[in-house]
Amino acid sequence: MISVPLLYAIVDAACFSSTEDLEIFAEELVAGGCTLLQYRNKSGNPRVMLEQARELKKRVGGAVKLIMNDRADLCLAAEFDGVHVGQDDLSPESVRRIIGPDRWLGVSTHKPGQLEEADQTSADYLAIGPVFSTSSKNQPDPVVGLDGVRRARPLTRKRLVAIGGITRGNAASVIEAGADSVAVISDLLREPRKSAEEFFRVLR
Ligand code: TZP
Ligand code: MG
Repeated sequence: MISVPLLYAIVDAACFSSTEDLEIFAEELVAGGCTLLQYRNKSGNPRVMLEQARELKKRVGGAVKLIMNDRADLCLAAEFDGVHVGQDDLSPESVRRIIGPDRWLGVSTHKPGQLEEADQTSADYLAIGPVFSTSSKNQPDPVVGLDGVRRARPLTRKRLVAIGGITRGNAASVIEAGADSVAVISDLLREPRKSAEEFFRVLR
């Protein structure tokens, strides 16, 4: 069983105007105590993704686990520690065959049926969300609320990561509802080091 930190920080390339800015952001997250980062880039440009991922790996790879969103091929190419896939990406078992037994595999779910299905795979952790409304994702699934987290909890023994609209103000309630970890984009953006520290403070 993997051990996920309480805060799972997502570095979304769409939020930065340069790779340098993105790297500084990641370094600040590490300085704030983050040990698990996901690199997310929905632009669809695999060359840019690989270049940024390699830079991230160079810059913070010694200090954190790095998870590649969507793409098993880029996870391997950038020597990341895992992959996170959604309902429309390669299936968990296809990704597992690519990344091997040791890298982490996470799967996004948005309703109980998806969670039960993903629970039967070799995924290491399951994500549930969006818990609250979010503007960081295009066409998000319906909000599941804290009740969605409560309902998800008994459906799997895998680590459960909650995502979507989670802030320093509501994170404790999400963990209380049964999540092992909260995944966050926007509430880290403005002051990453301070925000990460505050997340850890409220979640302790
Ligand atoms: N999947 C479900 S909600 C979401 C993703 C990628 C976005 C989370 O971002 P934020 O800004 O923390 O709501
Ligand atoms: Mg995806």
